[in-house]
Amino acid sequence: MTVPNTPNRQTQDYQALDAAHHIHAFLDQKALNAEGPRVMVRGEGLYLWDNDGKRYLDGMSGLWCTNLGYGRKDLVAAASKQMEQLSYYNMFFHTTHPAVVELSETLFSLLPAHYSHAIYTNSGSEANEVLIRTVRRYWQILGKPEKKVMIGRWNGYHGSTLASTALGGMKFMHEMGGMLPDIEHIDEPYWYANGGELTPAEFGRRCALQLEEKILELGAENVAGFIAEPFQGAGGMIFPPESYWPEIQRICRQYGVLLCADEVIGGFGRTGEWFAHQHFGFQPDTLSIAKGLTSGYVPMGGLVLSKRIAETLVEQGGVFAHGLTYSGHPVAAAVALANIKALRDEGVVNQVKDDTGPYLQQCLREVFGNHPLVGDIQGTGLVAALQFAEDKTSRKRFANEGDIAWRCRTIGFEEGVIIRSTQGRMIMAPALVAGRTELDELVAKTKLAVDRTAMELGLL
Ligand code: PXG
Repeated sequence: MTVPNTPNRQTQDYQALDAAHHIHAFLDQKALNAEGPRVMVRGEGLYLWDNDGKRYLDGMSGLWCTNLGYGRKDLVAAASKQMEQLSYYNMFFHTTHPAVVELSETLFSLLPAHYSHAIYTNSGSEANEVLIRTVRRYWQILGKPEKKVMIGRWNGYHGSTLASTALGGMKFMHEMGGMLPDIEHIDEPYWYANGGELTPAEFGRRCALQLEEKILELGAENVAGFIAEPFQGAGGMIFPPESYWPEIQRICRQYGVLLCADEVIGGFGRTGEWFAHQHFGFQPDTLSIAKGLTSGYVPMGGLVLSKRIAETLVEQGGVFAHGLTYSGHPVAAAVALANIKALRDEGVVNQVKDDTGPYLQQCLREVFGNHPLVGDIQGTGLVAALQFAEDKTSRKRFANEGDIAWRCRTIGFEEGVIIRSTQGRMIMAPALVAGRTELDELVAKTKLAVDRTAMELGLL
């Protein structure tokens, strides 16, 4: 690997300008200004370099999005060619264009056959905004306009715009002006923390039954849909017990509630299947997509609809009163097309399923299975979480688990690996092109970070 190009400015200069002009995401700006943000200047494959030449193994695929890794010349070429040919046109004015048409042709060849239509957006948040309106529109067309309540989950994450914040279950986000009427929440299926004496299977069913109770409380005639991530990402990479999704699906079907999967993190190969709902074996009515759709090279998201919903909208719906200037943006579509073709044709998703996914999961269990700080290991494919625990037998978590995990994350940066902390969990989700050597490095550096954390706690 080469060292990055000589930067134009000193790191402090970037930091001063950054502090002068930015409010960063999900951080205390004053504290960040005092510390100064890291300035990233280059990416190649799974590696990033900061402005001082320090190299990091990116164990988080950026923000769960760089599925193909950084610096792919073919994606750059796809963007550049499209910019030269048709830099912009829209899907208003009775118009379409080859890039978006070909993207959809390929996307729907990879999706299960019961999906047929997409509404493209610029982000996952927007996909979930469109979801609410589309689902409500669907029920209006079917003569049930009172079916408009959406049910989400506490600690779910569906984005940072107003309605996607409300759909999500992050209370601290709701408190910042982020709640809306006709949105309700049920508990998350986080067995390690909340399962008590129940087995995972019993707890999974119990959590799912909360959906039934909520639907009965609200009246099924008022409930439009249930939205959830197949596994919770930002909420801590929480995998539900196996009993959960079959029961959720049964309840949704029984009460005529649309089942909406947020595949923004799980989509495009993360679990070794193309979409995470395929890993868990259920059949959603809609899929929200973003992130891995373009591997983060350009912003793009979308809402995928089942044939049943799309047919209703198309055949009986009349005018669909929604559109974004950049829906199906040609450059984003061209990049997305090149990206998903590469994921398919280079066998990336298959490799995650058959080789690198099982390899990472096995290594993590070998290395951390008996670690004094780690109580549980969850994950499949190239996504995993280590649950910190004070007492493994009773599943007692540290009172300050968030601080401990944050400390581990900070040590990770010092050791040159980017892993993420949420509550008392360390999360990793490397690019899907990671080979065994890079995964070995990820596990080894994560071990350094977890060991140093354990030493600071006097556990090692
Ligand atoms: N749904 C899910 C499941 C997500 O994870 C969104 C929707 C929103 O997508 P946009 O493109 O609008 O950001 C997301 C985003 C984290 C983290 O720290 C996760 C996300 C975003 C930022 C941080 O894990 N996910």
